[in-house]
Amino acid sequence: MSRLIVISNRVSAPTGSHSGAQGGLAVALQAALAEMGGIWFGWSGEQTDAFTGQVNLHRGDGYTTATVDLEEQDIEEYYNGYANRTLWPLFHYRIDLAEYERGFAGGYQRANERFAETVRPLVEEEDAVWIQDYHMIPLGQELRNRGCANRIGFFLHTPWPPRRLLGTLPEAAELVETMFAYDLIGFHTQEWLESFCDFAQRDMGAEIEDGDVIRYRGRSVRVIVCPIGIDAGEFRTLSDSETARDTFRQMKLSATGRSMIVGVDRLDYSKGLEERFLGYERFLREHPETRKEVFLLQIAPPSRAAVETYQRIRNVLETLSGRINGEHADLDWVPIRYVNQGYSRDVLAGVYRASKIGLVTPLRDGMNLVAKEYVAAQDPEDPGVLILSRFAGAAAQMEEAVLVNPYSAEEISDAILQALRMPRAERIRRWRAMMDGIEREDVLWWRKRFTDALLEVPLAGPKAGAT
Ligand code: GDG
Repeated sequence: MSRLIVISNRVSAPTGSHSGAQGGLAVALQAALAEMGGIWFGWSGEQTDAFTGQVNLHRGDGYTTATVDLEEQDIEEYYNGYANRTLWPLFHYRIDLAEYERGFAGGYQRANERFAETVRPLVEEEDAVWIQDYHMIPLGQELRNRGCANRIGFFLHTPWPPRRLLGTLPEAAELVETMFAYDLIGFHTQEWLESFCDFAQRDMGAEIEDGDVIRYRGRSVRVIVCPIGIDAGEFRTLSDSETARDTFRQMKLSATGRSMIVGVDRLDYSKGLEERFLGYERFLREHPETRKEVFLLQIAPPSRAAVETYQRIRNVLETLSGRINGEHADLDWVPIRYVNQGYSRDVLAGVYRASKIGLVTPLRDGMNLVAKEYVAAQDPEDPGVLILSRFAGAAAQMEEAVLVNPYSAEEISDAILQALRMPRAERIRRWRAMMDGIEREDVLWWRKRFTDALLEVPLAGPKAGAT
């Protein structure tokens, strides 16, 4: 039987059980690794003076983690540079924020070569290799260059941008060409998959065979839509935990009879937080009679603080929340509680459940797991309403949410009013439909769909020895 080699920028250590402290993705990949045995490889998060390629190995219950330290220049050019200043904004349609620097591209390539060099000796003949996300697009090609003829799959957690946007990246075609080293590429939605095929076909002259196989210069790759889910069972357990119940009670008490609207997002410009605050402000202005019935709790733990655009969005939100509170607050009411810190998952579950509205309005998002977690944490007898951006991958699966254009303050304002006024029967009907989907296509379904498709690829196929 094949072992699984998971490769991602960061790695989660084996815990032996479902710990409330980690995300659904970590849990899913750990479950796959525990079942198939194998290794999870990535950057340690640590800096070293000079790259040595020495692997830090930790053997856990079901699998081993293997990490490598990077030197300062790699971290600057690969992680803070190409991954988070170039690809992340570009993949979220923000070419106005994307920085195209040859130094970043070179550092990204070098770091991926270093990852390949380090992980290659750990890969055995029958292993299946599964590479995660935009940090590591060329890694499959680098493994092939080192004689790796294994099955290699790639999953992209972000959107894939439309061809006209991707075309602004100076080395777009070279980057996409490396992806033909993979046997399988997975995307969250049909839309991201089509954008990928569109670029390959129209800008590079690739050909589509049998609908889901793309052929380019004698090499071919299969593409699939494989939307990630959450561990719905784990989330139900979390919502029933003592901490979640305590948090629920505490939130209800502090809401003093008002309805809570909740947002939970990494502090990232792609999450549409500025536009969300403006939409909420519009609601306050347009509905003076209802405005004091609600307040917005926005939890936004800081992320990628070394990147300037993230410092900027933080400043913008501090100013905006201050202005809105300054303008609208009263002796007994503050319209926005803006919190810049993270909470444990059981606390989050209690917060979700205590909220009448989940406000999830990214400008662009590969999937968005918060939307699914919010729904999974609701009380089936009296569920809250999910307001969801049309531009999140999750919208393709969650049509029963109140879908909005996150750029439109008017639509956000209307949706808040609609959600506040929504009859219980309608809330239950919408919630049930979304919950069925969340339970059916959960995170285990996701990883099984991907690994099953990867294992279907014949070993020693046309990729073997390809350069
Ligand atoms: C990328 C893609 C795609 C948030 N605040 C806290 C906290 N969180 C957790 C949430 C959720 C996770 O972080 C965020 O996941 P999202 O999917 O919403 O967004 P990204 O981080 O941007 O993830 C995204 C995802 O990959 C998977 O493919 O859906 O589109 O961008 O689980 O609950 N967790 C804790 N405390 C917090 O304060 N413990």
